[in-house]
Amino acid sequence: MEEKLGSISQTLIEGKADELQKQVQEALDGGATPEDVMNQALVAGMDAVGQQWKAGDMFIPEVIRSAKAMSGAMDIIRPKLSESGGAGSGTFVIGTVLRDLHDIGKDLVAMMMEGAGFKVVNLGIDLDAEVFVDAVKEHKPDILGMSALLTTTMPQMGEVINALKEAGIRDQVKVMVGGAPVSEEYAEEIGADSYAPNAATAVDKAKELLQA
Ligand code: B1M
Repeated sequence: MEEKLGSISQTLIEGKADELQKQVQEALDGGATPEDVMNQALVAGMDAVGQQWKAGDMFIPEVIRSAKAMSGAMDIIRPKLSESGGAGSGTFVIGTVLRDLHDIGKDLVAMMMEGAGFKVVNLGIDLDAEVFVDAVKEHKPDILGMSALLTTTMPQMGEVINALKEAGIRDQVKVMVGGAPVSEEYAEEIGADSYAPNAATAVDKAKELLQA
């Protein structure tokens, strides 16, 4: 199975969308859990894409091709994760902050939350503070999640928290933040309630927040 998961990572790095969907389906049919396929094959593959891009071994069109292939693979995994999840958790609203277009990690967090039984409202990307505030008013979530992948967009998460305060609803929702450049210290600095370094930890942290 390890070999199969490694081969899925490689197909993702090569951005072969149809082949990737086929391999993911075969792995699931062969008994791999959706969590293993996601964490050991897909997330690992995207990590490698990031490293190769950083090293100058991959260029933006190739990165986009991998990102699109990833999205197609996630379409297959998503319903499986929901099936294996428990029911009856809270409501989780999530989005990527203003001027930030990265959505793969955010969508993984959303999928894992769904898998854990949360009702998830995925707002999308490039969202200004008002959209988050309106979503909290409308959906009354237990937790508001924000994702930022750029050091230039991280401060926007603090802006959203300030906007929640200005709207008088900061105490009605717990705020969780994450994304590659975000840290525990940064989360504390901007007044978030929780930080998670990856999608699996995000689920654990969300459950802790519900009990707090
Ligand atoms: Co972008 N990009 N990108 N990019 N991109 C990064 C983030 C970068 C680190 C690459 C690099 O230089 N090494 C760099 C940021 C540098 C910085 O700010 N420090 C960067 C840059 C510079 C840019 C552009 C500015 C490039 C340019 O145009 N010159 C541009 C900005 C566009 C914009 O947003 N305005 C840009 C564009 C793009 C693409 C469009 C090509 C594409 C995005 C496609 C898409 O998302 N649909 C892209 C990609 C794919 C990446 C990398 C390669 C991969 C990101 C990814 O999907 N990782 C990335 C390099 C890298 O991270 N290694 C990079 C896989 C994903 C599973 O991980 O998103 O970290 P991640 O999510 C994790 C955790 O962070 C966490 O859980 C997830 C799952 O475990 N998490 C949370 C995320 N959100 C969370 C929320 C939570 C909790 C946990 O609670 C709510």
